[in-house]
Amino acid sequence: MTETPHLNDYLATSPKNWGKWGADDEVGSLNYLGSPEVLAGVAEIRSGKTFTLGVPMGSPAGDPVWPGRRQARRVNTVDAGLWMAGKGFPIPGGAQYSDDMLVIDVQSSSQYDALGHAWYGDQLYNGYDAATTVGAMTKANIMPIAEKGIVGRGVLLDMAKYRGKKVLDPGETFTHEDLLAAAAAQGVEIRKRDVLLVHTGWINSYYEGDTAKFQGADFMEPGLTHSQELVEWFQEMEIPNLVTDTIANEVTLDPASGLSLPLHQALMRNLGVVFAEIMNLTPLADDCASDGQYAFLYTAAPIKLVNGTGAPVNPVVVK
Ligand code: UVW
Repeated sequence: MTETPHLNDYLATSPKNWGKWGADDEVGSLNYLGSPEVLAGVAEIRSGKTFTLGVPMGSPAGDPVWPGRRQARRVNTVDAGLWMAGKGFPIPGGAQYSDDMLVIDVQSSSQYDALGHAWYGDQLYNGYDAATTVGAMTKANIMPIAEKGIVGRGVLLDMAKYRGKKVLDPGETFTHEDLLAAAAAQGVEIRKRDVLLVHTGWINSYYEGDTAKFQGADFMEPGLTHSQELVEWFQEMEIPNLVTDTIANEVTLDPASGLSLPLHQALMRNLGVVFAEIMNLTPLADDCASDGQYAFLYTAAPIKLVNGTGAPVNPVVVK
């Protein structure tokens, strides 16, 4: 069996956008999104139908999370029980209220990843030192992405439908050429600077009761698989944002190299392509299949979590 290469060697010739938008840039390929891209998204609005893409967070029955990460936990801190027990705060006029708090691994629900979320060779996106993540991520954290927001023309690529399936199989891979073929089959054009939404059916299958494949040693998501050509295609197409209905936006273990999540490195770290993960794209995909409209206005902004490695989000699509 051949040895798994180190990312330093494997991605030695992979393109980088470091310095392209200045030495202190922290939003990477989101720089491609400006007013013309917003208007290109607005131009796709036909009916005013809206879709929210976030998944439920903190469901008592459990949420789909990457093995080892904790479920989001919501806890009541104030509710009617306090007043029933005679311990409620006296409020002039007799008003009462409820509060709760949320404990969350920020990557354990629908989220945007900061560009510093994954790295190799001791350097993050734009060459920032990996030591800037210690204690709190001070460079390439989620805040600049949250400040900017993501608005543009979105295109849904339905890989599940293209393969004639409801859900792709565990570990099933696809390439940028498959994305292009799916787009052609759907009759939609992928344009430069589009936000790409890739539907695999994976996350929605969790809510349909197929939870076993999200747990244990066999955990293996389907997804895009690395090649230099794919990375160059993302670069040439100036793709700002990759959004999927999987936990990590790419196949869990790259079959060609044996590497885990190399696209986090080649796209996120090196090109500054922003990742949005754990979306439920199935209702949107079903609607696109029924009205034939696969392009729309995509809007999202993660919460402004100071020094966050990522942050929760509930994107809105307008058709
Ligand atoms: C990992 O880093 C494992 O994945 P994600 O991008 O989903 O946080």
